[in-house]
Amino acid sequence: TNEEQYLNLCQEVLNKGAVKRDRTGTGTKSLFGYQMRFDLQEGFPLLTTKRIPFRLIVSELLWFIKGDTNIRYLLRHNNNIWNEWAFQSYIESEEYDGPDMEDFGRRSQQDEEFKAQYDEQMGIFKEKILQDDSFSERFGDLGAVYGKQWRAWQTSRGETIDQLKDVIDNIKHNPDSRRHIVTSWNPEDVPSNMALPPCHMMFQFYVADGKLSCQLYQRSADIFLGVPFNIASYALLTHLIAKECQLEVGEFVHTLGDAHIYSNHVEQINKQLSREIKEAPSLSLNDSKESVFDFEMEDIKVEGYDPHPGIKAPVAV
Ligand code: DHF
Ligand code: TMP
Repeated sequence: TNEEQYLNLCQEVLNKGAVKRDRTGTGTKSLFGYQMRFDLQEGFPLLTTKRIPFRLIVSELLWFIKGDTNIRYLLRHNNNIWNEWAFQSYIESEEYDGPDMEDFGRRSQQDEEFKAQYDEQMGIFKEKILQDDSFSERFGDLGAVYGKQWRAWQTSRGETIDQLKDVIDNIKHNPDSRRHIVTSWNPEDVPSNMALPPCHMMFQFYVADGKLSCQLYQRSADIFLGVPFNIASYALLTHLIAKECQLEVGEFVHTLGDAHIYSNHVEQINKQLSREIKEAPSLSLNDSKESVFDFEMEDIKVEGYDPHPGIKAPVAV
């Protein structure tokens, strides 16, 4: 089944992964090059062995689709998954004059007193992003991340390319094309123009037998926290585009580069691996919406989702 493939990935990395240090200083076990195939006809691939907050996946994807790169939209939808990376550039700026927040990710896991300080500063930061337009413009923006590259890739001639719109048009008019590609990896922007270089960086669509499939190349994969979101997000995107193009859904093929389990997620993963897979939910889309670009939060629901409880884990910043 679909979910087994995710659990097999976890097991394989635990069994065979190379011990590797990483940018965040956390430490990982990792494998290089791995592929999973999710049959989207089998149900919607939202994990059932731990609860995944689906509304966070929907608001993040709608944010990409709008071409937005500012966390203000996410915060308005109570979505906090990108806060740390905006906060990081704020504390590195001249304007920040609070207590020292260097290495806040690691320190807030180790030091209770520091964590209280961090939570306070993060609270203030979020409030300012929501309330203060100029502050939000300066510090809420993550830079040239997914939304920018998908909808307004900057060309050398000073024009922009709407890769997402173009790929949808091409799927409609030339379904057999082998060039249905959207890429977020813009080498000009990667070194300095964004909070975090894109992890899910290239995807391709494929049409056969009236079905739309999608393959994603993800260069770096946080198996416990990021990957369950990434699977659901691209499965949802495939459904939205298939609907607009009047196609059925086929497969989501997920190809991983550095597939890693952080050392402070091992206990959590073992707990998850001990659980029984439950029936996959199904996706329900508002029938009266056609274009991918018209969908709002309330148009997208999962039905029959009855997962095991969520499992908390710290995110490596
Ligand atoms: N950095 C790292 N180290 N791993 C990531 O997965 C990651 N993902 C990013 C940005 N940077 C990252 C964007 N996506 C969570 C999930 C996805 C995500 C960021 C964070 C996360 O923390 N999920 C928690 C609960 C989130 C919540 O309820 O607010 C989870 O338990 O799934
Ligand atoms: P890196 O840039 O050093 O590879 O760090 C990025 C980390 O974020 C890495 O653990 C992978 C993880 N990640 C995902 O797994 N999925 C995502 O969607 C994002 C944005 C990040």
